[in-house]
Amino acid sequence: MKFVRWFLGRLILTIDFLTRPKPVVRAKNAQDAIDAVTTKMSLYQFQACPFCVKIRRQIRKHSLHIELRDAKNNEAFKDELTREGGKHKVPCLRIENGPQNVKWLYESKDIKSYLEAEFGLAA
Ligand SMILES: N[C@@H](CCC(=O)N[C@@H](CS)C(=O)NCC(=O)O)C(=O)O
Repeated sequence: MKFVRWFLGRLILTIDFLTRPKPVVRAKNAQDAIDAVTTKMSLYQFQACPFCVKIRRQIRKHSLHIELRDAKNNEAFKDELTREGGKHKVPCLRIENGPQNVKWLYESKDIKSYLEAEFGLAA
């Protein structure tokens, strides 16, 4: 079972690598404006999770510079996600609008919709 999961993970990563979208190129001021917002975001994720791959592809396609945090192998990120986010489930987008205003957004469908709405992205 462990091998099957490992194999499927490698397959997903290979297909993702071979078909990954080309990042959009924006005017510098437009990209700077987006970067100023994405600097407050981080994505807790596992490398071979298909739901995380979906979000990483969206991030790449739209050139969103969101920090990726490995919640499988990095114990600090894993603890943070469970303790502050409420559950150890990925993907989860952490959005910080000040120290007292941190939002933990779970569910790939909701993260995708949130990013589309926030940055006016085409689906
Ligand atoms: N419906 C969720 C499914 C997410 C999900 O099942 N994630 C798995 C990894 S692929 C997970 O976090 N499992 C918890 C764990 O392995 O600890 C979504 O679309 O985001």
